[in-house]
Amino acid sequence: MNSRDTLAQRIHRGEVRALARGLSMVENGDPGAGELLHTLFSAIPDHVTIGVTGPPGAGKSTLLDRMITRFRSQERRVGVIAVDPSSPFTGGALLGDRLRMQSHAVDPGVFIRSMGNRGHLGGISGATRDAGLILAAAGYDPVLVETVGVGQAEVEVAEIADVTALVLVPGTGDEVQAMKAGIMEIADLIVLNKADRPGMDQLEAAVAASLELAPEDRPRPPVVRVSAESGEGLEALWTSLDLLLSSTDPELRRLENTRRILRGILGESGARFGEMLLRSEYGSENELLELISGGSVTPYEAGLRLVRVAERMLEEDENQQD
Ligand SMILES: Nc1nc2c(ncn2[C@@H]2O[C@H](COP(=O)(O)OP(=O)(O)OP(=O)(O)O)[C@@H](O)[C@H]2O)c(=O)[nH]1
Ligand SMILES: [Mg+2]
Repeated sequence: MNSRDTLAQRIHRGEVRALARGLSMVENGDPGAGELLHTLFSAIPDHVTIGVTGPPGAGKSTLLDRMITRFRSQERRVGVIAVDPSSPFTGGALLGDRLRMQSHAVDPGVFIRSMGNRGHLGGISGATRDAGLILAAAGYDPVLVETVGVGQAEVEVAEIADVTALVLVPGTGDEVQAMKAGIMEIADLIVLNKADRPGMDQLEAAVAASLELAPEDRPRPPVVRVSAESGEGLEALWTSLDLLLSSTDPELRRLENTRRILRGILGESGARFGEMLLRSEYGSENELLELISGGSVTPYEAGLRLVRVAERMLEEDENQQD
């Protein structure tokens, strides 16, 4: 417990090496990570998490670079997580991200980390959630999260952000894919990037048409045109972003965050518990699969049996307490 406490204290003091170590623990699914997060949790300062998602090459990193500059001008320390589900590597940032955010690489007020999901039970969204908490504990606010692609993984990662910006570019047809993946529905802000290129009007019309189809129960996301490269339109983007950030009540945000964390953790403990039950009843997943293939058990029957075992355990537990 002591060595963990020390690591937590060092993270709270913002020590970069401790921070890097904590992040590795999270990413690798190190058994100590849960205890570390537990120690940090009650003292995590209020902070915002901004997700930036969109198809490959849309200009997310270029935009993040601009965003970092902007938050730095307000003397805020900025933490960045570049999520890379395809990457099996550890610790190292994507070369491209490094290069594009290089202007901030030597700034001690900026911490950039690339993350895969190598060992984390909760997959990439669990790893990103925990990494975000560690950065926040170290005093970074905002925490920016870049996710590549347009698909389910991005939807999940976007769920951990307080504000999610979807970046689209003209001439790629990605907005159609984004719509299919339901990502339009989770975007709080839609950034049409590369405004210096032709096709912006068509893109804006396509986005407006797909927003028409979105459910009415959420506020329409603002749509802003920018060129992350030239800087055109960025002031309007910051205004929209500020408005979104200030329209969330910090108390409510904290509660929502905690709810998300809790649901993630429950899913993860549920999975772990399910695995434990499965092992105790059937030996291993492979052994159960053999039984199913052999026709002696169905997956449904196995599921019901595991639930009954859990129920019996709870009953016994209650009887002991009486
Ligand atoms: N013309 C133009 N090019 C841009 C703009 N913003 C970014 N780019 C260029 O688009 C390319 C991709 O930019 P990135 O910022 O790496 O895009 P990304 O979405 O982070 O890419 P991945 O992380 O690989 O998915 C780079 O060559 C940028 O210089 C823009 O506003 N206009
Ligand atoms: Mg990038």
